[in-house]
Amino acid sequence: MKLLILNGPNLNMLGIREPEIYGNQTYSDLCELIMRHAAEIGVEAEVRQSNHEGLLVDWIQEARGKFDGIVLNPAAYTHSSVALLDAVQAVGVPTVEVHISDPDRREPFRRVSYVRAACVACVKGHGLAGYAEAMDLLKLKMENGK
Ligand code: CA2
Repeated sequence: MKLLILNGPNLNMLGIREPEIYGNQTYSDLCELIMRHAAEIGVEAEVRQSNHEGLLVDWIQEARGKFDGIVLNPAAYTHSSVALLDAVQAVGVPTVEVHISDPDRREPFRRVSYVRAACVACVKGHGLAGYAEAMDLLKLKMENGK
């Protein structure tokens, strides 16, 4: 069972700025948390981050036939990208949308998520722990064969 964890623009800045919104932990802490959780639940995981929309599209396409699930934090592209929505829809790999903060409780422009329509679930506002929750959801889904 192999999960692809994708992070969008500026998430590599975690822990450097805006700790009141995103906490004090760094992107490297996030990668460690994900890899540790993967080992705990017995799945393989690969974590990637890009500031470029097209590269995220390429990585989503790459998941087809290679990964069993995607955990996707599209960051700002959540609120703008039809390309990411189309990619998730096209590959048909179960995808969980994750947000560290709860975008629905922030500025109005963050209340729209384009990718959500193609995702099997959304975990938001649970900090970095939300990534582990998303991984659990995908594992459960795969075990139940749904
Ligand atoms: O809460 C989330 O995970 C978001 O996806 C984060 C995005 C934001 O645009 C979404 O509305 C919600 C922003 C990621 C930028 O992360 C930073 C972290 C530290 C310092 C600056 C930016």
